[in-house]
This record gives sequence, C-alpha cells and structure tokens, in this order.
Amino acid sequence: MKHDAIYTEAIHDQGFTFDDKVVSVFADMISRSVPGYAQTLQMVELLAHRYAQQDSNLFDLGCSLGAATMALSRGSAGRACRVIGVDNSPAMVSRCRQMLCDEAVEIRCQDILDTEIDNASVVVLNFVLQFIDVQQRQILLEHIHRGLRPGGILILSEKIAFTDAEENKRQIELHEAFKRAHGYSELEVSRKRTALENVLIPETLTTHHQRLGDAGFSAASTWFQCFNFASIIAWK
Ligand code: GEK
Repeated sequence: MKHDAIYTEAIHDQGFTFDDKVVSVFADMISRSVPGYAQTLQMVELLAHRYAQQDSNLFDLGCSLGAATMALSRGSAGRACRVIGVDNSPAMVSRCRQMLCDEAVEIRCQDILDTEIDNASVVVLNFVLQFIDVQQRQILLEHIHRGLRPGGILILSEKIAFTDAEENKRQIELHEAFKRAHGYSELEVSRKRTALENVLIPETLTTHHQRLGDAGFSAASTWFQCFNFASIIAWK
C-alpha cells in the first residue's frame, strides 16, 4: 500500500479531486483518515450475506477501488447476484478495473446520479453522499428506494456534522487527533481540511434520517458511529 504524503507539499491551490495522485495512495489515505472504515467493509459483507436476494443486483455507488464492491461479492456468494460498482473518477475506475480484473463484478465509469437502479437488494453509499450536491441528495435516495426490491437495504456511511457548534468542534478535534495518531502532521491535517472545504459537505444524522424517511424507507438505524463518522442501515 503506497503511503499518503500528498499534503506534505503545499501544491494544492484547488479543491480536493479524485485524480491519479489521490488514486495512487487512496487505500492508505482512507484507512488512516476515516475512523471505522475497515469495520464498515466488514459489515457490508455481513449485511450482504443477510440481505442479498437470489438473482438480484447489488450496487456499490462511489466504489473507488472496489473495497465495498468486493465485500458485496463475498457476502452474496452463491446467490447469482450481479455486483456493480460505479464511480465517476476515470483514474479511480481504471485502477479499480486493474485490481479486480479477475473478479466477477462490473465496474462502471458513471455519475451515480445517472445510474439506473433496478432489481436491487443491497445498495451501498460508503462515504459518498457527502460529495453529492446537497440539492441532489433527496432525488438520489428516492431513486435508490424505487430501485430496491421489497426487503432490500441501503447502507449509508457518512462524515457527519452536529447541530451544536461546541459538539461539532469537539468531534472535529477528535477526528483530527485520530489522523495525527495515524501519522498525519498538523500541517497535512490542516491542508486537507482546506482542500475538502466546499467539496465534502457533511450533514447531521437527523437530516440523514429525515431524508431516508422522506425517500420512503420504512425504517433506518444508525449501527455505527465514531466521532464525526457514522453508518446507517435503511430498509425498504
Ligand atoms: C469505499 N466507497 O472504499 N458519481 C460517482 N462517483 C462519485 C461521485 C459521483 N457523482 N462523487 C464522488 N464519487 C468507497 C470510498 S470515496 C470516500 C468512497 C472518500 C466517488 C469519488 O470518485 C470517490 O471514488 C468516492 O466517490 C468517494 O468504500 O474518499 O472519503
């Protein structure tokens, strides 16, 4: 795994993008930056094992290098499911296709807002909705809900915000302590924070639950939270 040292250099005057440079260190970057990332992958596999329906489609929307795509594939083994990973970063998709070339999964280079969701039993948005235009989020969740079979689920993991300003500040500080504990310097943490401004827009858990209900999901449960990162299961 190549070490992420992107923000040791002050070369970033524009916002964060999923370009070749990020792709080359992505696995290291996400595991040292997102508390609970490995656990979300384990639970995607477990939830796929529990909820993937025979002959259905499983979608990993914003699949990056296909870690959750492979968790879906492992969890649903033997049920003749079609496993589809979608990402709109050409660099990410190209690397993902190389890495998964021997696997029976389909990787599409596409905006998830244009992805047709049909006959689905499990859909994953693992730290992806946060990058989607806030105005488009409700439309996307409604679209996913329509494409799910009865009994199907959406797994939604996100960086979250808190309504109370003091609480929000404390949680951000704890997340930044997590990053420093994983070897990022104060300067790298602060440069990344600047690069993600206006690119990654976190919302509160209340907003996510409200939106899932409005999209038609019959129940939703937060199964994981560590500092300002959380994951929700929503049932159709
Ligand atoms: C994992 N889920 O390893 N359409 C398609 N892809 C998009 C869009 C869009 N509109 N916007 C962003 N992406 C992965 C990790 S990373 C999370 C997901 C992070 C893609 C983007 O190209 C990137 O690959 C991914 O969403 C977000 O479980 O970097 O914090």
